[in-house]
Order: sequence, then structure tokens, then C-alpha cells
Amino acid sequence: MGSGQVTSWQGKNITVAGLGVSGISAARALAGLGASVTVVDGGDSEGHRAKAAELAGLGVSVRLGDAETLPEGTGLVVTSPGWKPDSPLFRAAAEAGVDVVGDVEIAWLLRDSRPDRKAAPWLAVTGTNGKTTTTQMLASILRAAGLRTAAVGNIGTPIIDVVLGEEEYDVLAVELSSYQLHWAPSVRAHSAAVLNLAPDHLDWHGSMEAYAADKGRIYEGNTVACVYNVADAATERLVEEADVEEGCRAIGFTLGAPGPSMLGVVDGILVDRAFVENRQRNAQELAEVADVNPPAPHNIANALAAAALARAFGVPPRAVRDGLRDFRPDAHRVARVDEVDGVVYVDDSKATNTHAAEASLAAFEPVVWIAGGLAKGATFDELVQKSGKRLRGAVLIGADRALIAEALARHAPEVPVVDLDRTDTGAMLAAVREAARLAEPGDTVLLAPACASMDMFANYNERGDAFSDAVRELAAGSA
Ligand code: UMA
Repeated sequence: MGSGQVTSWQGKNITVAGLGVSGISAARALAGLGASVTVVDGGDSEGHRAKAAELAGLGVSVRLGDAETLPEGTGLVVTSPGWKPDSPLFRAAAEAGVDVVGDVEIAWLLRDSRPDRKAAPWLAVTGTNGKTTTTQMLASILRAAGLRTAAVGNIGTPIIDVVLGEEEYDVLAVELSSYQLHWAPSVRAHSAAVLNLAPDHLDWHGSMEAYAADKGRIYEGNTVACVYNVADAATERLVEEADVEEGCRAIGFTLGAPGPSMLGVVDGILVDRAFVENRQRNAQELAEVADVNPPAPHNIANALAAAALARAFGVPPRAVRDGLRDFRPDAHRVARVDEVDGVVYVDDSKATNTHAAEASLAAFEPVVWIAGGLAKGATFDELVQKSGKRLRGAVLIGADRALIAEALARHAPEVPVVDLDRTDTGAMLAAVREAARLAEPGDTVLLAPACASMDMFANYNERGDAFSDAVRELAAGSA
């Protein structure tokens, strides 16, 4: 592949796989650099067509309803992370001798392409669990140190947008999924952390070994630190196997007392025995366990990993403490609210689209689903087709609830549905009561609306708060 020089993209025939968040970002950027771009997507919904129309205005062609055949003349495929490596499109690309890379790879190649500024180094985070929180904590610490930064990547902000955008950054906090790492062979982070490794996404990667190997790529070419979890030997093995720059150090994090070149916890204090002078004898206090929000063990581990990356970048101890104190976990992102009569209530008000709701529903079974609001042109057939069998029942609220009711009737007619024709302030309490009636002990009641909230609430925070209040009222009533 060529370098990140703008001229190398001029006139290049590029096929972008996926009309989602990353595909749209890649298509816009590459068309802006003069490439001739075709986006292909297996979907053909109203939502897809609306996005296609928008891209057409930028000179990007979009082919919907066929995710398999390679458009004629393709010189490079840029894929979205969700596409499996064995997708027919990539087989066709291999047969035609065409490279396939991901949007993160493109971001890396383009990072130097703005003549007016230097590229910001990447501090990268991956792991099976905790990567979004750790990335947010890291960004908070970097900000507390006065650095211009953004939390990007799998977290939801496409990294190409930030690399090419108007805003200038000193350093980026980059969350990378195993999918993104698979498609990004050239990325060389300043420092990186693998938080933990448990079987996940095996259908995508094919095996645990392949999954681990893709995660391990995050350490390739690190210049300052490879951060691993002392309690998870698999993460340390990935460091040992990585090909890093001369002088790059392996830094462990542990919930116990740290050895040299580690960060850990001593008497309720987060301490650094890695980025201090004379680490055989000295330790630097960074923060108190109570500064971590919430101070649960897995979250203290996240904080230590974030602190290690920030310290590798030269951030002073005080900023670690201030950044951790400033950090607020997102209350409405798959947050367990309470358990009432053996039923667990979960708030994912942040699931404002079908994609997010699908991910959320996939985590629970059986589930009573509270959904509805403003559909923003989305259709719900695919979501119900994929998730219908997990449902014990559904309670629908909001302006566009009929769209969801119709999809349920089409694809999951056996699921009991309560259609709640109310938009007053008590509607959420009524929805939670109906859900409680449908649920059996061991079930989960999940607020994952798949819709925006503005028909009934100021924003998704308010919607989630209303849900939590309703659950508390339910709990008080049952006590
Ligand atoms: N599509 C096909 N054929 C396929 C697969 C997908 O046509 O075989 C189409 C779909 O119809 C859809 C588009 O491709 O229109 C979606 O592409 P995508 O699934 O890659 O999703 P994006 O919207 O581009 O979002 C991706 C990440 N999604 C995945 O990795 C599945 C987002 O992470 C990320 O925030 C975003 O890029 C920006 O970088 C989400 C995620 O679930 C949060 N990540 C997984 C996780 O955290 O566990 C890895």
C-alpha cells in the first residue's frame, strides 16, 4: 500500500465494505482525498437508502443489497470492522489480488497527511472487557494533564474523522476492538494495553488463538510501554511475543502490591513502581482507591491500566488522581439498576438505535424488552429477527412504537406485546410495571429502546433516570 500522502489516493478505485459508522467515515474521507469510492452493503433498508443518498451528494456510489461481489476495477477494499474475514467479498478480493484493510489502518496511513500539523501519537487500549471505560479514564487523565485529547475508535467516534478533522490533538486515547486490530497491520502505538483475554467473538475470529493473536497486534511496534494484566498470564504472553521498538518496556498492573515495573495497590493507594527513579526501591503514590469511580475491583484494574498508559506518556501523578476523580461512568450504558423479586432490571437508555439495542439484547435471555421512541427512519425487522427468540415479552412506548409492534407481529408473533399508549410523565412507571408482570424470576427487564428519546424525554439520560426511578418505586412497593 502507498504512504499516507494525499496524492496517492487521487483517482484510486476503492470499495468500502459497510454503510455503518466506520464505512461512512472512510468513504467521506477517501472521496475527499480524490479517490473514486463505492460503498457496498448487504442491507437495503430505508435507513441504508437515506445514508446512500447523503453520500451520493459527495460523489460516492453506494451499492445496496449485495455484500458479496467485488465491484469491477476495485484497487483496494477498506472494510468496516464487523465484516468477518471469510466474507465472500474478501474471497473475491483475494482472487483478484486486491488488498483488504480496515478504517483504522487508513487512519494510521493518513495520520501524517495534514501539512499544517504533526500527527498525534496513539495510546491504545484493547481487552475483552473494560476497554471503553479504560479509554474514557485515560482521556480524562490526559485532559487533567492539560493535553488536548479525544477518546476514539471502537468507542464510537471513527478515528479517521479525528485524524483528518480540524481540531488538533497532542495525543489520542484509542479503543481498538479485535476486529479493528485484525484489519490494521501497520498501526504502531506509542504504548498499548491489553486488559484481559476471555473467549469472545470466536465466530468472527475462528478460534481463541486467532482472537488472541489479533488482540496481541496492539503491542506491535510500541515505542515506550506494553501494559499487561499481571493476573491474566495470557496478556503477558502477548507482550513476550510482540515485536516492539528497542527500549520499549513491559509494564504490569495488579490489584496487589506491585513489583518493579508494575503499577498496583498498597493500603488503599494506587502506586507506580514503573515510571519512577530507582524502581527497585521507590514507589510513587498516584491516587487513592476511593478516587476510582466506582471503586470495584475490575474498575480499579481499568484505572491502573489507564494510569500506566498515561504515565508512559509522561503525565504527572497529580493528573492521574485528578483525571480519575473527574471520570464519571456512563450511567445509562447497560447499567444494572436493581433486582426485584428475582428479576434484574437493566438500563441501556443509551441504545438509541437498532444496532445498539441488538448488542444489548444479545447479552440477556430470557428478556422482557422495553423499547420505542423516535425511530429516525429505522426499520426493526432485522433486530426482531435476530433477537425475537430471546424475548419473554415486549413493552412498547413512544411515538414510533407501532413500527416495532409490526416487526414483532411479522417475525415473533408468539411474543406477548404490551402497547403502551401513554406519553405522560408516569408512562415509564407504567412500562416497568407491565414488564414486571410479564417477567419471571431469573429474567432480565431491559430498557434498550432502539430509538431516540426526544418524543417523551429531554434526552436519553432523562429516559434512563425515569426507568431507574420506576424500578426503585417498584422495589419499594414489593418490599
Ligand atoms: N454489513 C454487511 N455485511 C456484513 C457485515 C456488515 O453488509 O457481513 C453491513 C451492515 O449492514 C451495516 C454495516 O455493514 O450497514 C455495519 O458495519 P459494522 O458492523 O462494522 O459497524 P459500524 O457501524 O461501522 O461500527 C463499527 C464498530 N462495530 C463493530 O465492530 C461491529 C463499532 O463498535 C464502532 O464504534 C464503530 O465502527 C466506530 O469505530 C461497536 C461494537 O459493537 C460499538 N464493537 C464490538 C465490541 O465492542 O464488542 C467489536
